[in-house]
Amino acid sequence: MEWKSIKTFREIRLEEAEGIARITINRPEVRNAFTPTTTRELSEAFALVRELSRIRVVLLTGAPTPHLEGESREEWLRKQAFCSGGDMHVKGRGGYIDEEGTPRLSVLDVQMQIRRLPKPVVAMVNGWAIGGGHVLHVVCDLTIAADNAHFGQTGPKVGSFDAGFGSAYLARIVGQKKAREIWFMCRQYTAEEAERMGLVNKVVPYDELETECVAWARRMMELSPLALRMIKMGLNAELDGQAGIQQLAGDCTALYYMLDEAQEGGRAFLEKRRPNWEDFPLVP
Ligand code: 1HA
Repeated sequence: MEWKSIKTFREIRLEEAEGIARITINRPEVRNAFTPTTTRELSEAFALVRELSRIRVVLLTGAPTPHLEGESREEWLRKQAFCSGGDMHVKGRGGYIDEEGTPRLSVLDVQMQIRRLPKPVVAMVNGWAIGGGHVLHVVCDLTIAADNAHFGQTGPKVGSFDAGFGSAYLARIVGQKKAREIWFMCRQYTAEEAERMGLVNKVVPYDELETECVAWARRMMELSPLALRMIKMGLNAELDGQAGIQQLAGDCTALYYMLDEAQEGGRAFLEKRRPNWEDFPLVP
């Protein structure tokens, strides 16, 4: 894949190739932990890929660390991270402190953007998916993991918790008992264990991770984009209450506006006449 940059950011990368966007958290020195700057940039990137109709699938991943001299492949693999959650260096009272001194929990907005993006988002988990980084992969539509990846929550160990999607949606994926174990025990799980829990769609060798994700993206791009969008929103709606129904209903309205029947209503109003619905019989 020849990835081309769409826009330059400080703490993430946003690239595209062949209709696929790749968003990379680029702070490998801290296992790709996020600051308020990272999450602001992630929000901007997800807003941008939403607008770009040529983008059909989004991959979310973490940047690799450089190879150090004398470092074995095993040592290097053990360091790789998808995302290790909020950056503990800027965690303060009320949230993660931004450059103006304001505490923020803005990763929650990124989670919502991923859930609402009308295109599939694939978490390309290249290593640690921990804390808020674990929640990020949970809210993605699909997760493909490299065999060096580890999954887990740390919140109750480090003075945090995510009782939103990070717990409630997690329980819908792995079941109540397992979700409680993940949070109450704060253990780490291998990629194979995560796959057995249904938390991961597929595990592949590290070197095959991107090829595998691109293959899944290409497969989805052979299918009807609108059908995938409606399925995603239907699956979300079942869990998201009225906010989910609002999203699904909005998509139905957009579809309705594409029909002659909806056009007739608007035209009749502007032409100051009664609308003629006779040409639009209801099918059983
Ligand atoms: O819970 C929430 C939220 C809840 C509601 C609403 C919003 C939320 C937003 C965020 C979060 C959270 O994410 S809370 C959880 C925060 N994250 C963590 O507790 C994970 C901390 N990291 C680790 O447990 C480990 O680093 C690791 C299992 C991911 C990797 O271990 P490893 O390979 O042994 O590396 P380690 O030596 O620990 O770390 C390498 C370097 O990266 C260290 O820096 P150095 O000593 O080389 O200077 C380490 O400090 C840094 N680092 C790793 N993770 C973080 C980090 N620095 C800041 N923040 C991190 N999260």
